[in-house]
Amino acid sequence: MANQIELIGYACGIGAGIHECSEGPAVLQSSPYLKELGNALHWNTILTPEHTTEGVKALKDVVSINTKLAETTAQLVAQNKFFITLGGDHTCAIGTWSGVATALKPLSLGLVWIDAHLDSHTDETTPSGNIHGMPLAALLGQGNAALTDLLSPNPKLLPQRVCIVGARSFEPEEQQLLEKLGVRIFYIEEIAQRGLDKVLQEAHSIVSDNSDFYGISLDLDAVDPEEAPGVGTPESHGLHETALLNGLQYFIQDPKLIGAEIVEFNPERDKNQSTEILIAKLLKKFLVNREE
Ligand SMILES: [Mn+2]
Repeated sequence: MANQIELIGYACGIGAGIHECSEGPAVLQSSPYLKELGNALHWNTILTPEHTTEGVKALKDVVSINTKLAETTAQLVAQNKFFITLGGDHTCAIGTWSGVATALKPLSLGLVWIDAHLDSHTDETTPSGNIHGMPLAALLGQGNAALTDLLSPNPKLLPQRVCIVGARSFEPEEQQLLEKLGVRIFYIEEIAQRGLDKVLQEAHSIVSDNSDFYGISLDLDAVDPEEAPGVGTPESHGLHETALLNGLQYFIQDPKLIGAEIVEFNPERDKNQSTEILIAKLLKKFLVNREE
């Protein structure tokens, strides 16, 4: 298990209303930078939504593709296999972690959410209707029942086992919901003050101390668009690639890390393949450290 990663492609952009995000997995599957990593990467499956829908109308298709995704991650957890979901829009978090949480029961799951956004709208607060703005709320049991009850009816995550790193663009309703629940948010200002390394060290303690296993959900828009321009929704003044790669060490060396996601890759916006190369570097990081 330690020297292999099961890759799950999530070729879906309907949760973002950005079709190009669905092309990420195909680009990665033929990427020379991923091929360099050889047989250590095993493409388990690539999931595609049944219809091209948008906004709230995408709900049925998002639920259907995420049910398949949840069944896939649940199975990989049962087989003790390390996985990474490659997206695709961030709605995949609902499927990825619903599957893991359900398979782990009664053991607990924690999650580090690295993102420029909070992704914690409900269907009542969303300004855009796009479901990729809702996955973290759904995993915390908030919002539309079709999303919160995927695979099983209970909240998949408890607030004390979750933290967010890199937030810098959000609506007050999301912030209020998370603060009410007591989710620790490391905003970009705190990261600028303390440094990413210290923040990731503390984020690691929060998830590792409070849960039996945990995952990492990495939205590439957390990284500065100068370094990772190929994302669905770029936000300036982001994290630095090198600091992020270094800080991931705290998690990757920990046997409690059960899997990860790298999402919102939009190949159409990429420049000089820099985002594609960053994804390859991230995958290599997960591999190298797990082999040691
Ligand atoms: Mn996101």
